Amino acid sequence: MKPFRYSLVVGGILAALAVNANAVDNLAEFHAEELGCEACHVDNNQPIDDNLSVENSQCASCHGSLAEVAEETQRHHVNAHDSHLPGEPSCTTCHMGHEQSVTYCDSCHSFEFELPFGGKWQRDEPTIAELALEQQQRQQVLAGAPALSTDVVVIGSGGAGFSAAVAAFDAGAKVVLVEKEPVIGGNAKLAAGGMNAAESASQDALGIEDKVSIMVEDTMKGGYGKNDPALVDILANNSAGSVAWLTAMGADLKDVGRMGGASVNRSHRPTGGAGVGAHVVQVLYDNAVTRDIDMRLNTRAVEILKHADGSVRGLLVKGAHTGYYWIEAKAAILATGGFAKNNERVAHHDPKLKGFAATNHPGATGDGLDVAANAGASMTDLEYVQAHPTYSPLGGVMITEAVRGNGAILVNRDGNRFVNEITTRDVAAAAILKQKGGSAFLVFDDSVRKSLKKIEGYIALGIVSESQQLSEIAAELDIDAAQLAATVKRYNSLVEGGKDLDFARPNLPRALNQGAYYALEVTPAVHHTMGGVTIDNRAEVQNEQGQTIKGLYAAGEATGGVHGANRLGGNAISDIVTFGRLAGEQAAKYIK
Ligand code: FAD
Ligand code: MEZ
Repeated sequence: MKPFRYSLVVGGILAALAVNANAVDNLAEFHAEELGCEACHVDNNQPIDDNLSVENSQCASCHGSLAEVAEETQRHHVNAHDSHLPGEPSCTTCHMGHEQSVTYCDSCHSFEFELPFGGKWQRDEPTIAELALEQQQRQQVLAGAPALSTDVVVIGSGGAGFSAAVAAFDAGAKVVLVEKEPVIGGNAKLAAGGMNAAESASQDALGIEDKVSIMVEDTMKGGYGKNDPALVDILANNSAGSVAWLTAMGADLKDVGRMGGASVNRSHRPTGGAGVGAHVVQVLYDNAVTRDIDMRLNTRAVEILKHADGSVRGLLVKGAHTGYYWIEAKAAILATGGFAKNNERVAHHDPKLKGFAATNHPGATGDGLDVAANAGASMTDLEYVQAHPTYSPLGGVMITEAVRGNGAILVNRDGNRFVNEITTRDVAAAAILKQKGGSAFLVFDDSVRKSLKKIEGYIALGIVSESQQLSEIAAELDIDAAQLAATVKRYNSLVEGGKDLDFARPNLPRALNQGAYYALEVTPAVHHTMGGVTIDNRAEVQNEQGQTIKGLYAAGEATGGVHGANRLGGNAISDIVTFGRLAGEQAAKYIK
């Protein structure tokens, strides 16, 4: 290896490429030509792990850390090196060696950054069936010694996986965590609006009166009574404890706002209303690093291995660079999330969502459910798939419900309100789809903007129309201007009167009359899959006969039963932290 250092801004890279563009096809060839393979790899010219630790540290040793590169590329409107991804996103997430480079952000957005040797974002992920080895190859891999032995292997680096990993470690277990993506955080890192909890210290500090029993009622009502009541009890009873657990590890969950279907303000998020998910994942990741938990990215779980008596023996994985190997483990925790990004699977369970966009990260394909099913797990509530009402087709991002919770209204092209903005998602989404064009507009003012940091991100994306005059916004978005003005006036008078006589919206936080106005188009997109692996109240996975699969636990969006037919906003982060902790603690107890 030859670590050396020079400053290389994007312009410099592109200039260098212009010279060599005809000669080479990818970054690896570009580097090898000047510096040899050892510029990136150690002696045998192969990655030694799937995190590409050596290769990424080589990138940083020449080009600077991600923070330094972000500093140099500040002039861009949206800075690719200063993203909201938690953890320590590695250079090779986007800058591939031997294949075309792709901007990982484009899995949701479409920035089309100019990337050296760049190609278009596309994903053709193999299914678990396609990844299954022929019997003979499988036996060969399993006949060899395991690559490592551990007490607990956690599958998935979202909030459920990290909570489980940290909790299992703190309960005395040795833990390995595997993640198929090149970045951590799954859907959890995208969570925007908040984490629900009742009777929390943050609510107390703000004088909000709430009860665990009301959270139970709201959750059961939101789920149309299809929820497993025992799991809902666990969710609500442990929600404040989960906020306290995260807070003790360094989280800030002091801001408390309203989400659809909640009777009171119980959605916890960082001060000022920043996105909850990236913060929570960062805190959990930092705590996993402090505990020296072995985290393996680009590593896909393929099969849960079992002993002859049916108990867990370990996990067969496929490393993107190192290939198939097996991990010996006494227990496994499935925290692989949902399948909203896999439209084929979504449409199979809910045909009316065929062809819809999704709010999710690219790994939300549901392959974890296949891994679990192959291990004999039974499934609950797979037919319940949720659309989020407010997805921006222009930005490819979900617009958090907190924008409505903090005061925005929804209007149609005729300039009229048409629904209680903070009703449950299924109702709001159905109402939007009935409007002309199948979409609607979120309208708010400066006071709403100031109440929620998350809004700054939408403005930075360039997807929000802004003007001092409502009429200008109406003209830009083709909304009936006179009616829009009348609607906002009427809404403000309802706020003053303290009661929404038109749509029975239960909270009217503020009139829309301060500073500039803002509006953006929104339409429903597939957001959450309520169903998944069946678990009991110890987070143990059940088989078709209702027996536990010994040593197999599951938590988070990969499971079914907590949310019934429709999840309430803010209940997923609560779910993944509480059930992740539970799964981790129970797995640690089991291995003893
Ligand atoms: P994830 O966070 O999705 O993590 C699962 C991980 O497992 C992923 O990283 C995935 O790549 C990995 N994985 C999958 N299969 C395999 C495999 N075979 N091998 C290895 N790894 C695998 N909920 C709220 O309560 N409040 C909010 O404000 C909120 N906002 C949201 C905003 C957006 C845009 C989205 C998409 C969701 C939001 N949600 C919110 C929902 C919530 O974020 C998710 O339900 C929750 O984070 C799921 O957490 P999880 O740990 O179960 O799964
Ligand atoms: O729980 C969610 O999915 C949520 C609160 C999303 C959001 O609108 O912020």
